[in-house]
Amino acid sequence: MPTTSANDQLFEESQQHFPGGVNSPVRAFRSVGGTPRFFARAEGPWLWDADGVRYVDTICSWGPAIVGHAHPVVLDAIQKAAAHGLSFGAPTAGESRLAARIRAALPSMEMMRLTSSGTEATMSAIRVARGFTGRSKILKFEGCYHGHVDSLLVKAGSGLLTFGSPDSAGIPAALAAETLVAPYNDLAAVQAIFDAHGQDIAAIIVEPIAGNMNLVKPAAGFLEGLRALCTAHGSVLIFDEVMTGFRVGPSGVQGLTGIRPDLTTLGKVIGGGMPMGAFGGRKDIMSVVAPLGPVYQAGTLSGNPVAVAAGMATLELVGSVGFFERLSAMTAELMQGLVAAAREAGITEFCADSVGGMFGIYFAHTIPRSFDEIQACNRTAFNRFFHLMLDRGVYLAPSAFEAGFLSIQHGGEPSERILSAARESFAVLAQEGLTQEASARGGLAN
Ligand code: HOZ
Repeated sequence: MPTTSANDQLFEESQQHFPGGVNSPVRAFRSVGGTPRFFARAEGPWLWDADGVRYVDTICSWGPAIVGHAHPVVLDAIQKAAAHGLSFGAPTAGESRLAARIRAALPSMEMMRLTSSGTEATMSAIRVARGFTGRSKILKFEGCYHGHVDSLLVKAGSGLLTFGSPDSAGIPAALAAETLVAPYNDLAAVQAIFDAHGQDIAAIIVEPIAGNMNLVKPAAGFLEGLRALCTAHGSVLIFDEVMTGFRVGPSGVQGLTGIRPDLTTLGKVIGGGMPMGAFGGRKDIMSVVAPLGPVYQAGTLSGNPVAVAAGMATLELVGSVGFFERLSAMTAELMQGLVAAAREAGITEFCADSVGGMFGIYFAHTIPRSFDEIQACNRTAFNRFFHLMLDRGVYLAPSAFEAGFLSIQHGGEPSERILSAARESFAVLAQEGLTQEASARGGLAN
């Protein structure tokens, strides 16, 4: 008699409660197929599912778990904060300590607001930009995702791209019409849009390193060009660093590039695994926020003391000497190992890229630098690779259109596990002919 796994049972039950059985679409495994894993616990770089199977985690909760899951220092901070009360709906000293820590790392955030999620942060930043400029249009980029904000679910990445519906239903056409979209890394297209609509554009919002269509780095001069256009036209430049903040380096992409945005949005790492976001920037712009100004923004759980404690403890760990050097070197080395493993199996249609503790793997011959190139990657090969790796105890993002994330605890055994699983998986892929060169050698059709 076939036995049903705990994951299968939990999935069956969860589908009675939640659309697709999940509380965030990409988790449903619709793109890769199969049963989502329900996780029971996590520690360091490891996850254990409901059947007790252990995996190396290469998502790290989509970024936050940069010091590893359940880090004792973070747990201790959470326990101490919780013992003093879970939520006051009133100011606390910890909020200012966290803000000061963030400002020290990202000086462009002269004034900020804490929120409960990255989506709230981007939604609020857009409202502030509109309120500050008195303009209504927003410019975003194809394949970039900024949370499930109405104005920004146009040609969006992440789950929308995964499910092939980059424009969400439920958004009034009049609102969507206020969102202008340009191809990522195409400065000439942005220039043309500004030529036509410059005085109506409140803001450009951009993932300065894209992570929601897989990892795509900005082309030379792209971010500088956005900065210059915003300055010339009086538009607000918003860097959405929800993913990249305290993830690609100690000061986000703005620290790596030296480009100062007018507003920044943060999330993920600054909450250390607890719900947390932030938006902030130029003091004159942030001064439009209530009660200083007319733009309303609020939240009962904003600056929640337990989340603040988790974030502060995480940022202190991340700020230790050599943290990002070690994380970046380990991530880059792992990517080189993956590419070498693919080549050993005779597969050239595979490459990888990384920045800090964030990475991208692509079933393509060259590293994609645009949304079109991302879409041209071999999704069939990725989906098969995902399951081959899962069967070998490696939990990859269940979509070809998501970046991956490692923690500082992924060196040594976890990395070795990933590489040995990859060697076996690439060998199977080559045998099955799921990559172009393997097909040419007489494998199955692509
Ligand atoms: N939107 C997230 C990845 N880009 C996924 C969030 C989740 O499912 O937890």
